[in-house]
Amino acid sequence: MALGDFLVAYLRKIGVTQLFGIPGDLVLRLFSRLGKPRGLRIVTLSHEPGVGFAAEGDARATGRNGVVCVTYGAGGHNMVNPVAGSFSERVPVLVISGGPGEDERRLGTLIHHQAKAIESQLRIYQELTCAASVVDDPQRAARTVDEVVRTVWREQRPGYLEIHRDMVERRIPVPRELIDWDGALHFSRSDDRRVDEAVRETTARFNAARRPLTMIGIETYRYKVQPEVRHLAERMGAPVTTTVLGKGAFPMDHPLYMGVHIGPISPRPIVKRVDSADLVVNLGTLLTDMNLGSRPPQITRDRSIWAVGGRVNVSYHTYTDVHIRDFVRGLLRAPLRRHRESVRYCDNLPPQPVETRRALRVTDVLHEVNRFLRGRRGWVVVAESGDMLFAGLDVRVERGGGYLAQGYYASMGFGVPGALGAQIGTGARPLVLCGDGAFQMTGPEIAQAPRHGLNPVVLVINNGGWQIFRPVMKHHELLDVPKWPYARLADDWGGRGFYVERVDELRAALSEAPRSDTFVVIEAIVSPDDLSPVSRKYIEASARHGRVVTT
Ligand SMILES: Cc1ncc(C[n+]2csc(CCOP(=O)(O)OP(=O)(O)O)c2C)c(N)n1
Ligand SMILES: [Mg+2]
Repeated sequence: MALGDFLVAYLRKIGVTQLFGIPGDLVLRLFSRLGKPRGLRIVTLSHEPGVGFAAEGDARATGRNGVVCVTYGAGGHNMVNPVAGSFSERVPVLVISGGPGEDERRLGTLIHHQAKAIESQLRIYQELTCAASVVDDPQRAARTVDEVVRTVWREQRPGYLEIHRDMVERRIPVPRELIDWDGALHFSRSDDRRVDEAVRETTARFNAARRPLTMIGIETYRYKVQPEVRHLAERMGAPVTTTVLGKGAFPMDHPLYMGVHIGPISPRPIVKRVDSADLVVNLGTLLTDMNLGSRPPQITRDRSIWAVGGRVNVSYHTYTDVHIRDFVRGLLRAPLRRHRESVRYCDNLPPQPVETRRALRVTDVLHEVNRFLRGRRGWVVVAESGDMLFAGLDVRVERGGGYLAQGYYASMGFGVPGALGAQIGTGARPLVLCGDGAFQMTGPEIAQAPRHGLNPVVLVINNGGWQIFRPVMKHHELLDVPKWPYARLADDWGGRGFYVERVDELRAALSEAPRSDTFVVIEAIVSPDDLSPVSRKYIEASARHGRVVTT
């Protein structure tokens, strides 16, 4: 069959129903093949970064593969940042790029959109993906596609396929086993003997511990083992915290949930509880500066179990080929002794004054968002980088609602397009927490929402600039962004805009927003020197750290 048709059939077989993209002449044929009747739904946005973030939002929210299709060069290069973020945060996104045909390459001239060499884009994506190939051999084309997609799924990281425009209609053989295959993708298998031994040693350590604690990270979510992790946490009975990136991987309204751990700047009860733990069972937590509060992992190694990246460390023993799913399932079968402790959820929010006819503060925004979410089903909160990334740690989503944020790579721009992708993928309605600076990067993609039948609620926190840096920056004018009429723009773009300055106005706007069929932008004015409690702690600690390193 034609390579283009094979690609459609393959993607449909693995459960892909939509892809995100922007066309260009070097990808037009592929674009039309992918989007033909009975093909895939193609969701176009305005700018490739938006396309990349939307696919990432779709993949994060659904737990399935996200797919993008862009043109070569100007398109592919324009999507580097979102794909880099997906690599860092382990999001399976398949990038499909067009490219110049053989004839034009033989001309011996430079080809439009080319950077250094025709292969440059492939080489760039080799750095940002777990598998990258140019599909240029018709005999091997089907296998190449299959290998890249399987690797993407196994590693939960982006992959790259470059299909030059003269290949789209080329007829390719499809191996029998791909025709017979049921389309199920699989994760890596563990070595059973190593799983058994890691589980035995972990059980012994856990049963001997007097103050154990469970820390949940992003891998439990990516490898779809959260239901088992919840049962395991209940069997163990130890308090549960999540990392910043892992927020949402464990239900925020579970009685064992304490909140988010972000090293020494966590809420005081969490710092005390983690520091006094004689055993920390880390399930799927990446070793990042953010998760460890810029301390080296060695400081806790002798009192920790760490399952991540296909291995388990039980203090100084390392078991390779033990993947998180098998480890968790093994522990569920083990004779664990139930720990008993009463656990209290904690955040960083001071109590909210009762008076509501007063100027908004960031903590009011968070209290109002929590009030809005209380008891509601079917919402997904998306926190954008900037103050809202840290502010979002104090948001509590209940009843199985989702929470998405780039908690480690932390690129601005994910929020609005990520929310569009999440809503397309799951149908859940997004509530986006977004700074004015970040909104000016990718927020205008919200104008695409009505075309695609989407209606996120975007809370734009307007503090007049990139104010997360204000406490540590002398020259405040370097942080200014121009004033945009955010609420009015929403009205002009076919949505509904609200402009709020006071607590009661925000409360009223939030209670009105769900009634809107179209998207909503609530522009919330806060003072330039107001920040969420966690940002203030983080930015000051980070500046101190910077000084130590540079002097
Ligand atoms: C793509 C990208 N560029 C730059 C940064 C560095 N950065 C982090 S937060 C921030 C400012 C955020 O401003 P805004 O969205 O208005 O949020 P605020 O902190 O003011 O609430 C910047 C520039 C980044 N994280 N990502
Ligand atoms: Mg701002």
